[in-house]
Amino acid sequence: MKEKKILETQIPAVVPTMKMSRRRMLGGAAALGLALVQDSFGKVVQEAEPLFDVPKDPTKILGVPPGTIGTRSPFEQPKKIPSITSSRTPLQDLFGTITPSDLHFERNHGGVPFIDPEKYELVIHGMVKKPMRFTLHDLKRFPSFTRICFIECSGNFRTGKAELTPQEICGLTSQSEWTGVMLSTVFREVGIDPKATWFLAEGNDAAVMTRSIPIEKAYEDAMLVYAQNGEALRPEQGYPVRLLLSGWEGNTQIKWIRRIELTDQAFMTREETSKYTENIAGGKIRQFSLLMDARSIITFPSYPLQIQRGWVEIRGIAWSGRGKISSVEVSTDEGKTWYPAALQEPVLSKAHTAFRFLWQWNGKATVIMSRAIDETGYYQPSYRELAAARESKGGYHFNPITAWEIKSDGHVYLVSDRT
Ligand SMILES: Nc1nc2c(c(=O)[nH]1)N[C@H]1C(S)=C(S)[C@@H](COP(=O)(O)O)O[C@H]1N2
Ligand SMILES: [Mo]
Repeated sequence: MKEKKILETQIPAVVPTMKMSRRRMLGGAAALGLALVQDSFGKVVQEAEPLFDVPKDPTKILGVPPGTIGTRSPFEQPKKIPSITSSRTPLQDLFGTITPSDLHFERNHGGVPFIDPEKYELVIHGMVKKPMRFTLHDLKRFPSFTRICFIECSGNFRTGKAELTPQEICGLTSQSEWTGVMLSTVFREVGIDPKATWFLAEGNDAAVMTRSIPIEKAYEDAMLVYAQNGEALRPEQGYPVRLLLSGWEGNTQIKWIRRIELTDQAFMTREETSKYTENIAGGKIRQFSLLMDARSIITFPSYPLQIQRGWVEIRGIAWSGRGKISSVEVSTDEGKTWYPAALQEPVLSKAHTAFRFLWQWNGKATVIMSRAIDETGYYQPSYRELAAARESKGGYHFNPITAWEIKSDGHVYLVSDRT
């Protein structure tokens, strides 16, 4: 007991009080390479100061003892970009494909509710043999299942200026390893009326968010998840339980889920009539556009980096709600020629997939871009194709090829409408 107290007071005393000038930070961090370049985003650098007083020789002073919780190196300060209703994942600061839980994007219609897991209940009723209530404990008694997949908001698109980072353009997508129970398992318990074709999912937040879901998804792969990346769900992601509909638009994946009602028709809730519909050509509107189409983005190099002539490993992520990514093609001459990028194994279904393409930059101004192709043969569309098909330049489900202009001095800028 005594020892624990000493440790806890020691850690903050050693860690956050140390200071360092900006010059020393840049010098000291030089060994971090890429991380240093990324740290030079105006905002991030300012927030990273003041930094630690780094010892000249770490072998000459005793290090910080283990704590009750891990920390992130103060040299690494990736941040979400929050607004009142959402926050965006810093895609350009991440490696691999799992989003650290504290950097998962957020989209909340009525804020994050505070829910006591001991009082949590999920009610399932409507066209069922036996309406039932499940506590969190009940849900955890069912056979568990784990999968990796992304969640993406259907409004994940931003354009309008050259000074946009991957995070700002499409940071409303994140990936986790999720654990919970298959919805079909729980449905077997209540006994679904064979005439039921839809179910309503309702959240326990101030928005009481509701969506109607076709029942096929429950039998295909829907889950009620209570864990994310090895620990309980984060409150921001729906603690204690959320609906996970892999590959479908984020807004259907009801967080803090408290009620499921089985029916034989869609409910036509506010979210599916006044919202979450999009224009298509001919003055028509698409409703229940549930699948997320294939998309990719080059996260390195990207705004606001400046690259050097010579070898550049172009890196990015690609994903599709329809299944696996089958290939990613990269162009370094503004879309005239395309080459296949290498995909990082394992390539999982409905999951962010990392790609890379080794390129020798000759120092001439050019435009680089990537396009994703999924196992159903779907090709990520160009901006012009999409704008023509939708008769609009944005909105929900807008997943155009993203292009980066490399100026002759190596500076990188977004050119959204040049594809
Ligand atoms: N109960 C509830 N569920 C919700 C929402 C909400 O506001 N309330 N937002 C939805 C939207 S629009 C998206 S994109 C995803 C975002 O999930 P995340 O915040 O875990 O990233 O949750 C969905 N589920
Ligand atoms: Mo969303």
